[in-house]
Amino acid sequence: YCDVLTFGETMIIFQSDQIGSLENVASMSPKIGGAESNFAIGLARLGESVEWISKLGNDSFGSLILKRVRGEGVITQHVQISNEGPTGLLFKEQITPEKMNVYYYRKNSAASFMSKDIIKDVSFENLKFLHVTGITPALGDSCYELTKHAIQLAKQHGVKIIFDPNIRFKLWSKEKAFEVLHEMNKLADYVLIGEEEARFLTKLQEPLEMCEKLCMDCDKIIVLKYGADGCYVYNGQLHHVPGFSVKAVVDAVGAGDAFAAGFTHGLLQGKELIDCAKIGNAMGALVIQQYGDIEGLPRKEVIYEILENGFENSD
Ligand code: KDG
Repeated sequence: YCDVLTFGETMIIFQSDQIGSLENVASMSPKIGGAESNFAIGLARLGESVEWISKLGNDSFGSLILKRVRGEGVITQHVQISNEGPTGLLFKEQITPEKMNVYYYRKNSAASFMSKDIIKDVSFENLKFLHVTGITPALGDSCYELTKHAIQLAKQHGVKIIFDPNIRFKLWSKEKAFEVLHEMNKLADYVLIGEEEARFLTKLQEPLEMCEKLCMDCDKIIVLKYGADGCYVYNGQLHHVPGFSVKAVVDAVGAGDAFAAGFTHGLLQGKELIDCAKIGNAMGALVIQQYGDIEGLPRKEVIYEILENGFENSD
């Protein structure tokens, strides 16, 4: 058994390390990425036991993803290989160093056919945390049902729920996103949410007001993320946790997943919330300095060295 469970779609990412329109790039190398597997790989590199569940196409890309994720030490025993659809693809177009466009080719992908059935043999008995994102319920009705079912099982077994809304407006309407993400927020124990996402869900602007609204008088923990400016941790009181400055942001995609992995590692190690958030901030800062979602995820020694001494290359 393992401590943490996550599930979701992972795609092949095509990305050039050349800046400019995809019309002009000469070559693109395949990488893998998906919010939940990024999170799982992040945790596994920090030495934690984590399972990732997904449905992959019965194709070379599916096989590549499975080997990569498994090769990182993530448990993959309930991953299904399916002929219902292909493995999804994602293209990243780095227009300028600051501006990245993302294009999905994932409609009717194998993962969009994930359903409750995928977790029927999973034991929630000894789990400590269930990680869920707002991407999975956006992939289709059966994925939404799966998400609700997993949350319900976690509740029944006293497993704490870590929720990252990861809002993707390319996948669903604002109305549906608003409704479903509110529902998930209500049931979560830890909510790791970006500033823009919190504005969308609360219609408020100020950190304290947003956290209070998201908390809804429950004793959940809200972590409100401000990118380079770090984050706020709200546990009835608001604490600011400063971020790490980095010289150059190369690819910001995956920073939130790295944060979630670092934060969850802190929780598993019994650290104070502020320290969990500090680890999350450092993980995010590392990932954005490399191309790809997972390439910059550190080993444990690296992150503890940074927490102690800061970034060598930071000012
Ligand atoms: O958080 C990074 C993810 O956005 C990226 O890996 C792709 O999972 C992805 C998605 O659905 O956007």
